[in-house]
Amino acid sequence: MKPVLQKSFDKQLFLDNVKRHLTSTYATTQEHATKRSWYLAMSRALSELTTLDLLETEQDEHILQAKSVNYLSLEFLIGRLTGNNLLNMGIIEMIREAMSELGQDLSDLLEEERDPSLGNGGLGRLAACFMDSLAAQEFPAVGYGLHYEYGLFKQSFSEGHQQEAPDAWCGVEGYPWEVARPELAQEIGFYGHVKTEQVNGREVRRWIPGMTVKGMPWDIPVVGYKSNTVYPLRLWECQAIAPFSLESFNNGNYFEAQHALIDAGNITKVLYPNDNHEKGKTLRLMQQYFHSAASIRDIIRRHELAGHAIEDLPKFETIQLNDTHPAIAIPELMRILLDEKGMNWSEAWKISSQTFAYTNHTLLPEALETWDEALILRLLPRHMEIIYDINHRFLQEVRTQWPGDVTKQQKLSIIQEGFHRMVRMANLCVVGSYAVNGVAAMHSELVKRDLFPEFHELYPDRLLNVTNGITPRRWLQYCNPDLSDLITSKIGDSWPVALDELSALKALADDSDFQHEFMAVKKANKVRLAEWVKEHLDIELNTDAIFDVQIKRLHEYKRQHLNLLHILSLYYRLTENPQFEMAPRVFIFAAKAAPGYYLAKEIIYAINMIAEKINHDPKVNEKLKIVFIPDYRVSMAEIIIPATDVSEQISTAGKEASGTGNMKMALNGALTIGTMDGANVEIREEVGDENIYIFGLEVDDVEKLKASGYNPYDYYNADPLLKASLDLLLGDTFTPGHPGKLRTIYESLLDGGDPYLVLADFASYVEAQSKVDQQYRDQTGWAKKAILNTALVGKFSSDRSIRDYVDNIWKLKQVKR
Ligand code: 26W
Repeated sequence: MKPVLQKSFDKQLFLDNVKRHLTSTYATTQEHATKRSWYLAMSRALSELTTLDLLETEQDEHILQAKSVNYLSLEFLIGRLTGNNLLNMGIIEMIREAMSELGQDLSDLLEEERDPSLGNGGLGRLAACFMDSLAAQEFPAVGYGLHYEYGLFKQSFSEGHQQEAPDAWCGVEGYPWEVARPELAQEIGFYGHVKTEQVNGREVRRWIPGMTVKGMPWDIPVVGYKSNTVYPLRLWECQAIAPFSLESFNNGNYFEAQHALIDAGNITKVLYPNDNHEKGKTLRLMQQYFHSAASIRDIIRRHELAGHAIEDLPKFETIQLNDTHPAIAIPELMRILLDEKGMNWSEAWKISSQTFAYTNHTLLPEALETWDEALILRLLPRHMEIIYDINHRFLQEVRTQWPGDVTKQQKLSIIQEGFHRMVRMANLCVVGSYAVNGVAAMHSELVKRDLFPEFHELYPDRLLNVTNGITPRRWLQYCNPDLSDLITSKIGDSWPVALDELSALKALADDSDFQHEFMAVKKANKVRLAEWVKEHLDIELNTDAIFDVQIKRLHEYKRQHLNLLHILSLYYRLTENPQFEMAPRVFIFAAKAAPGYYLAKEIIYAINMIAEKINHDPKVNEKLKIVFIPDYRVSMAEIIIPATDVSEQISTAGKEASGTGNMKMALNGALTIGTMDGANVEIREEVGDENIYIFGLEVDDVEKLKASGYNPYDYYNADPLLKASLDLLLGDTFTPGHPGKLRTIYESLLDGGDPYLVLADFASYVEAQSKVDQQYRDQTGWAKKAILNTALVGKFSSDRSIRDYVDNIWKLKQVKR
C-alpha cells in the first residue's frame, strides 16, 4: 500500500481551492463565511482530489481488463463522508493543520455535514461497509443505488410520540462529495405494449414503452484506504426527459407542461421507510425497475466500452443483488439479450444466469417480496412475458426432478397461484442466480432448511454462507481514535487492514496497566456521550454506571420491549426494596419505527414515558436512568458505540439474519447480552462463553414451543416478577392521570399471543442481566472480558466478508493501483 496522496498533497494549492470554492461556489467571503460554508468549501476542494482518482481508476486499463462486481442495492447507508474519506486518504492531520491556518477547527467543520441517510438499517449499512472493503482491498467494483431526494425520515419526539420529518440530505447547496455524470445518463421506459417484429427472418419481441424518464447518475467516491483507488458509488436520479413539453407550454398550458416533470421527479423522491415489511406499492416497483434498468445499461455500456463481446459478460462482470429489491434486473438483462442483442433463449439464459448472484437478508415472511402479476403486466409488459418463460422452463426442470409432484411445482413456482396471482421475487432470484447466500452461518442454514429446502435439493451447490462484517476503518479507527491509538501503540498499525491481528491483544488481557488504559478510554468515551446527552437532552448521566445499549430499528422481533420489561422489573424491585443491590445502569435506546408500524411506535412511546418517570424519581434515579436518543443515524452510532459496556442483541432466535451492530459494539470492547441468533452465535464462538451473556430459547426450542401451543398467560401467572413488571403498564404510574395509555403493549404480549416469545424468554433474560450486574462490579474481571471482545472479533471485518465473496462467489482478482 502506498500513501501516495499523502506525498503529493500540496497544502498551498488546497488552501487556494478552499478559498476559491468559498467565494465562487458558495458565494461568501472569509470574513462572513459560516462554519457550514467552510465545511462545504473544504469538502468540495477535497472531492476534487477524489474525482481525479475516480476518473483515473475508471480508465485504468488493468481494471477494464479485469472482472468487476456490480453491487446493486436500493440502499447505501453511507453516513458522513468527509472525516472518513480524510482517514482513508491518510491526510486527516494535514487537513487539520491546513484548516487551522484559516482559523477553522476541523472537528467543528466535520459536525456540519448532514448524514446521507440513504438506507433503513442493516442492509443499507452493510452495502456501505462492503464498498469500503472493496476499495480498501482493490477488488474492482461499482456500487449502484438511487439518488433519493429525501433519505430516511428525521425523527423527533413530541410528548413521547415519534414525529417524522423529511430529510433533505443534500441541503440547498448540494452535497459536496457528489459529481453529476450527465454523459452517462440513461433513458428508462415504463408501461406501453409489446409487439412482434421480423428481424432477419426471425420473430423478435419489442417493447414500446408508454412513458420514458431519464436516469441521471451522481457519483460518490469510495476511497480506498491509503491507496489511489477510488470506485464510484453511482446513484441514479430520475428526471423528466425534457424540462417540460414545449408544445403545451407554447399553448399557454404551463402547469400541464410541468406534469411530466413532476411525475418523473416522484420516482426517486423518497426512500421507503419500511424495514422488513413489504407493501407492494406501484411507486416502489417503479423505483426498483428504474434502478435495475439504469444500472444494467451502465454495466453493459462499460463492458462494451472496454472492448468485450456481450457473450463474455459473465467473464468480466458479476452482479450482486442486495436482497430481492433489484430482482427485476434479471428479466431486464434477459430482455436486452433477447430483444436488443438478438440472442436465442439458451444463449441469453446462459449469460444471465452466470452473471447474477443473490443475497438473502431476512426470513420474516412479511418481508419477502411478492409483486402483483397484474401490476407488473401493466408497468413492464415485456418483463412479465420473460418471467413466464423463465418459470415455464424452470417448472419443466422441477417436473423432471419430481415427476408428478404437483405440490413441489406449486411451492417452487415463481408465480404464486390464487385469486391474486403474485410474482415471488425470491424464487426468481434463486432460479436466475449462480449463487445465493445468507448472511451468517445460522441464517444460511435456516435458508437451506426452512426457506428454500427444495431449491437446495435441486441445486445443492447454489446455497452458500457469507457471514456479514463491518469496516474497521469507520467502526474502530475513525469512531474510536483513543482506542485505536492505544491498540496501535501495542501491536502496530496494520490492524485496520488485517483485523485478525487484534488477537495479539489477548496476551495483554490480564495486564493490569493495559486494563487500566483500556478502561480509561472506555470511560472517556462514556464522558463524551454523557456530554452529548447533557447538551442535547438535558439528562445527567453517571459515567460510572453500566452503559447498556440497544440501538437498531424498532421491531417486535428485535424485542426492545423485552429490554423494557427488564427495566420495569428493576424499577419494581427498587421501589419495593430500596436496599435492592445493583450496579447503577444507564439504559440507552435509539431506534426509528416505520411510520405505519403502530405497535413499534407504541413501544417508543412507552420507553419515553417510563424514562420520564424514572429519571425524575429520586427513589430510583441514582441507580436507573433511561435515555432514548432521537434520530438514530450513522453519526450518532459513531458516538454511542465506543461508549457501550453492554450490547443488547436480544431478538427471538431465528429471526435476526445476522445483525452487524453486535459486531461494532464487541469490537469497541462491549460485552454482548444476546440470544443464539444470527451472528451472535459466531461472536460467541470467537470470544468464548465466559465473555458473552447468552440466554433464552434456541431456534429448535422456539419451534417446539410454538408447535405445542404457546400460551403467554402460563408465564405471566407463574412468574410474580414478570406479572408485577407487566402490570406496571396498566395503571397510570408512567402516564399520570391517564391510566391504560401503555395497554397496547400489555395486550399484544398477552391476548395478542406474544408472537416473539418475550414472556417465554423473560426469566432467562433477567438471570443473564443479573450476571452482568454481578460481573460488572468486578472491574478487573470486566476489563479482561472487554479486552478479549476487542481482541477476538477480527473475523467480523467486512474485508474478510468481501474476501469470502471474492473467493467463493465472484472470483475477482485484486488490481493494485
Ligand atoms: C421490502 C421491505 C424490506 C425492506 C428492507 C424488506 C427487507 C428489508 C431488509 C432486508 C431488512 C434488513 O435490513 N435486514 C437486515 O440485514 C442485515 C444485513 O445483512 C442483517 O444484519 C440483519 O440481521 C437484517 O435484519
